[in-house]
Amino acid sequence: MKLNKTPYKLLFALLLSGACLFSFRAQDATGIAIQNPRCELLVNPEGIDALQPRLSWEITSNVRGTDQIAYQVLVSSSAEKLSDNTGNVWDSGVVKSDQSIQVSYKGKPLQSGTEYFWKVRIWTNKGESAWSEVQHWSVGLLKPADWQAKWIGYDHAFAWDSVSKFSRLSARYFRKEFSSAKAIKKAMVYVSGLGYYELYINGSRIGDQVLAPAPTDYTQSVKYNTYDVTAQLKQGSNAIGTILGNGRFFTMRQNYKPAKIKTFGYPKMLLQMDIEYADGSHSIVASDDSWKLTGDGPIRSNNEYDGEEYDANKELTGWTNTGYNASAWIKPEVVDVPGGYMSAQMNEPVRVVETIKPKAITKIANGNYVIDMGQNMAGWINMHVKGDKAQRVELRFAETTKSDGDLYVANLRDARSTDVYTLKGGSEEQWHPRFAYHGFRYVEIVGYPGVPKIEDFEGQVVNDDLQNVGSFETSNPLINQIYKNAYWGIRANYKGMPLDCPQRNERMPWLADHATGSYSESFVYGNDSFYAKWLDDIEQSQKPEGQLCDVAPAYWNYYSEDFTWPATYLVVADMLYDQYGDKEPIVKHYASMKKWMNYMRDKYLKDNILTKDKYGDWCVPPESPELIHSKDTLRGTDGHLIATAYYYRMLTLMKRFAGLAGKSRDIAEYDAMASKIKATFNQTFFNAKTKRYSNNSVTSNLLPLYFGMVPVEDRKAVFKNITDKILIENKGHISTGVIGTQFLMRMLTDNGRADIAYRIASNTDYPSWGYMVKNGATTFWELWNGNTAAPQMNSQNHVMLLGDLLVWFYENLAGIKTESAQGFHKLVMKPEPVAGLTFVNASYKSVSGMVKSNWKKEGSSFSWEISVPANTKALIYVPATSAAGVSESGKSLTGNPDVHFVKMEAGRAVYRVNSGDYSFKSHI
Ligand code: RAM
Repeated sequence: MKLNKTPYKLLFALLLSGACLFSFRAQDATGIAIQNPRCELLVNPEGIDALQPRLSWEITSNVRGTDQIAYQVLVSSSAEKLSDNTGNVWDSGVVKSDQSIQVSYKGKPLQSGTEYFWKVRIWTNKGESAWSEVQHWSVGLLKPADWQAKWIGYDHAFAWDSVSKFSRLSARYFRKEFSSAKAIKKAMVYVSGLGYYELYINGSRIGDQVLAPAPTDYTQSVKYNTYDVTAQLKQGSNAIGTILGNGRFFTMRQNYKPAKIKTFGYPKMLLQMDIEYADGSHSIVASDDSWKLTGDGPIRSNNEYDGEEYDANKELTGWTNTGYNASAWIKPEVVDVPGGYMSAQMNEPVRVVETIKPKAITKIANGNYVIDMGQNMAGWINMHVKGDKAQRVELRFAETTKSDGDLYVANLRDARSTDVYTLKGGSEEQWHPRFAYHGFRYVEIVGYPGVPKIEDFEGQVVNDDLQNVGSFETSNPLINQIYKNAYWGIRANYKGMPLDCPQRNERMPWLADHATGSYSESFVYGNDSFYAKWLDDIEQSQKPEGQLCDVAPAYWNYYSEDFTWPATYLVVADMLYDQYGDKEPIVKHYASMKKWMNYMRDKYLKDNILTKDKYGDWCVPPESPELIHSKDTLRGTDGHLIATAYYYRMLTLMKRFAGLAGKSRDIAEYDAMASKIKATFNQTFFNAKTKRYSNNSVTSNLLPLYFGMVPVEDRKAVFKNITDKILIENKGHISTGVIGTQFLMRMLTDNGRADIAYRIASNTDYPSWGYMVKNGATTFWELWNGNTAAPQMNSQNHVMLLGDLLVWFYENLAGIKTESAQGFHKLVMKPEPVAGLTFVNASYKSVSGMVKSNWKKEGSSFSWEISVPANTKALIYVPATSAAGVSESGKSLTGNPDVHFVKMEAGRAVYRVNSGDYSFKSHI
């Protein structure tokens, strides 16, 4: 049975898909009919290296208070077997449980290269569901011995290549013909091509992913992809072709700073095809030295930083079909294995996720044309062009322009960011690069034949194809634009790993840039598999003694032994637990996290103060426009204060993790260390008279306050120092950098001053997010003064200054929040109807289902519509002067079986509600 819509959709090994097409039978004794069941498909690829996949499903119901009380899962070796409701691989039986996410498979041992089919049904307190649609997963090649293929490549440059600081290495093309005598039942391909590959069979491109596979430290881990290619193979002769790009494997700056930059060698590939014939027999086609190779194709050069050069006159017409004359091709070498552990890529692939039209095209003084995409984006241009043979068109990319309209490229450093296309001539040609992407809004077109028109160019947006899970809109257009900028900035920096920026000669997965950021991002994109993969990257960067790299995968040799950047390891695992209810990453990484904590303790904890910090509160708003880093000691924060507060915070996480990982014996030790550190921290940095920490910067005070280190009796005073600093000294402006900004908005709100948080968020003068918007930003800047600062470190598309802003948008402004560690099985909905906003409409597709919160203020009346997903419960806080004035769907709440009054608290009526849709009204 084929479930794939596209004929050669990428199959993850162990792809798990939850299904939720439930048509409820109205069986409840109360006679409530359940109508219009909503159907959504939840795709949850997980559990790769554990041979215990986890299954998730989503429940929809139009009846309030629907709770799952039991489930049954069936897994079979074929879809047909499932149709008579037998699970010949696993029948869970009826399991009494409300669990609907991450249900562990407990059937027979799973076999390499095998496909499995499954379905689920549930019982609820309101009735029973029908069986879900059948879903499937396929298991990859689990053991090294399953691979018969050999790594092949060519460990030399070709005559036309150059290997230097700006290496130019042509793409490598591989092909193989083979014949299959018998009728084919099924064929699967397992392939990895490093840095990047494209795969073709009998003239068809296989899969729609680009920049595959996901980048890793290839000496530690190598990802492969799996495709069902049954539809592309035929009985008789067949041809396979692959193209290899350089990606992060053959790094361009390999001779430049070898101590700093890792390179892995020349591109190489591994491919294995398993063909199952109609008669039940199998055969394998595998990469080896019987293949053919050339580097003399159209892609003359490719790398992520400098761009791609394509000469259409060099096209190898027909090379992916049978019968191609490859006599000029050479035999590939069987090369060394890259070294890393082979595993199927479980994070979503990178794809062209959207195509956008340019907004304008303008002729500039030098006679060239510049197109404006209207949006800073990451991807490439798909160009249409007609002209003479050998005509050369250059596309130069930049984020901004100078005042004369020319490109501003100083902030790209030495990344050349230029694609070159040489025409073959004749009819219209169409082209985009395959192995290079750019971060850009503007493109200068050099040498285009005739007058270029807008219709000749399309921007293709390239990033990990994560589900868009959130929507957020308010009555303030500035806040909406800030949200839109975040949406574009986050996606631009997803390239199989979270990057710092997509444009300059860096594009590195710096850890702190996505610490609390990963949590903010999780409200916009379903990023659980993406970040689970990143935790593996971080773990693989660990040295035997325990150090973690500041970038992971560790493409740069940056083991600064800073504390705050690597702490992201723990912060992201914690996020996955809270947002997705997934404790597996914590269990998996606990030992490595502990090793790192111990390493830092043993080397740098001196008398309970952590004495190592490299970056400080990175990128606080500087005092003068051209500065990158502030020189004013009152703006920054003492590195020892930051590191020690962070160490304390990480101990609290380790304490939590120890419980989850079954290491509760460690808890006492973490506790003891935490209390010693807290005491010394306060003795060292706290001035009991002024109630200030250190130099009284906002970050100095907020870290201990938010982390729970301030003595209870001093909390109010410390908070007042923060609000005085913001309101009086900074006139309502932000003064934090990458560290403080991760907690600022929640810290203000938790202490009752959401109004100050809103003021910070709605500013349009320096420094503020709104200042960026006002100055034309369509993403986020690296620096608060990104329109005036020196170019060396002035990306227009960094996400690190986002901090907890989007967490605050969703959890506080909209009031959509999971109860700790619940993965939205239990919610806390507490909106902040701040002065200045008249409405907020938000939705979030959580792992437990769709949550909605739309509120509106009209005079003193407050209305609030919410959706609490089936099988979940919420504690809700309705802004109200009194509970008596609160109604739901036009009726008083007395006797409402699904809404239970708890208490009045600080201007809110608090209720426990069952799942369902509600419409509240109150007086405020
Ligand atoms: C910059 C990066 C990144 C930051 C590091 C410390 O070069 O762009 O954003 O984390 O420095």
